[in-house]
Amino acid sequence: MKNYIAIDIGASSGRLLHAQLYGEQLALKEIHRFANSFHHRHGHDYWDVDHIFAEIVKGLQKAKRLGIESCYLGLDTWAVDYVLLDQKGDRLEEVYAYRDKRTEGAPEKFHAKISREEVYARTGIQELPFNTLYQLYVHDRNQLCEADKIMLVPDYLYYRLSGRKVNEVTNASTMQMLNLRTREFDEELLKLLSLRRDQFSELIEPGQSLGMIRPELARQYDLPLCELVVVPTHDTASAVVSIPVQEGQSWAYISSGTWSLLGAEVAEPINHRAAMEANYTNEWGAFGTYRFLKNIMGLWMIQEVRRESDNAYSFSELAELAAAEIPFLSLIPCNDSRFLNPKSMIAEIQSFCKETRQPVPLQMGEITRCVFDSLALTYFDALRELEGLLGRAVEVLHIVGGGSNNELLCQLTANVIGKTVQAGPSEATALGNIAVQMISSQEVESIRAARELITRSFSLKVFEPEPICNLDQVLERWEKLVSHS
Ligand code: LFR
Repeated sequence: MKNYIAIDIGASSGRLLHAQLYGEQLALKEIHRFANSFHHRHGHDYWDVDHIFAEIVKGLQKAKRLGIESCYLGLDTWAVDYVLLDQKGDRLEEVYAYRDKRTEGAPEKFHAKISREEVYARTGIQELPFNTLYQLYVHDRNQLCEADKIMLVPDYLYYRLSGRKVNEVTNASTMQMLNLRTREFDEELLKLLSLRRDQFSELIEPGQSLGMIRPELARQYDLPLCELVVVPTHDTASAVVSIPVQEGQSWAYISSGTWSLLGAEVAEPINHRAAMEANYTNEWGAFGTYRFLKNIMGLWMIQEVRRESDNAYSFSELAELAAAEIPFLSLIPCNDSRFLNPKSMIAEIQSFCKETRQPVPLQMGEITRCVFDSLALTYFDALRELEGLLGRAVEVLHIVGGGSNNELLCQLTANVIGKTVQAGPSEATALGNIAVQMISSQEVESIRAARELITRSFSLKVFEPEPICNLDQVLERWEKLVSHS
């Protein structure tokens, strides 16, 4: 029986999961989990990639102790962040975390050289201040010049495991540097950044094998014999692969974790002016698809609120507290940049409410309620925009990822958008990662068959919309608030 291991590293935790096919069912088991976060040092926010690598090794050692002698292995992480390597393959610099404040104002400066419209027409990528393009633009010039290779985080981790340097395309697209027409790095953008094409590696599609794990590494740490398969290394791209869609249904999704990525799978990019103005993006998906989506601030706000209260409550306790509060009392525009990386999330939420003369949430339940209500309303806006841009109505909204366990938010979303929400799987990213390994090793025929397998194997929950009293008034209040922020 074939063994598959997914390494899935998010902004707040990393995991190794093991999957096997039993007849018609896929079984998934967590082998290892560790906390992840960026750290503030010398005035900047950085990831600790050596710690992440050490945890990957620990997880693989555990797999071996569980009797897994050989396996396929795929790896995904968040997007946009990069590692600079010298000619020997050693790191030149710590890895900046995308929430670091150095990119504040960077898009405006960059677009004095080339317009927003032009960049969007070329790349189809939404403007987020932390896109790799803007991060590289503000990076120390001399150091960039010195860099032999610029690799995104998962490409770098694959390199440490396999010794091979590649740029996987789903993640590379989030750099905002790939040209939709040529499907290569955009030459003009490279020129504007004073970078050379050879500072990046070969662009490769998910599904290819990178060969076996480095033998010295496997020997040194007593690891299983792993064949490294390139999966969609952008976590959101992997999550979309596993959405349990039903043929013939018009669907959209939210990949719900640190971020809420709301969008649709499309066969061709949509990069006209209206899409740009709505700040929708065309990230590249597995097997030639595009992820037409929008970033919404997501559960990051709750993670921060929880962290500030010394993790005194679990996520489900917070949801319980929120459920007992009066709905839609205080609302915040989640996507305002003030919530991207504030000193204190709680204080930022409270100041916004004070500034806009709303009741100031003080207790944990009130604060959490305010975030959930505001998220559901932000989803409503984004979904309406999406339907307009796609020119079709959406029947079912799939919520996948960790946030699909949050029944309060799922039900609230169904109520506000007035549509069916289907929640699950919660391990969507790892499952998408594994699905691509299974397609690559010919155990599953296609993405369609993988989605059927996932639908059969995991329990999914359906939330039908229930009426909200005074929804019209809530929406009116919300619109005013969002347009003023
Ligand atoms: C989600 C995610 C988003 C990306 C953000 C930053 O984990 O990958 O898709 O926009 O993190 O990399």
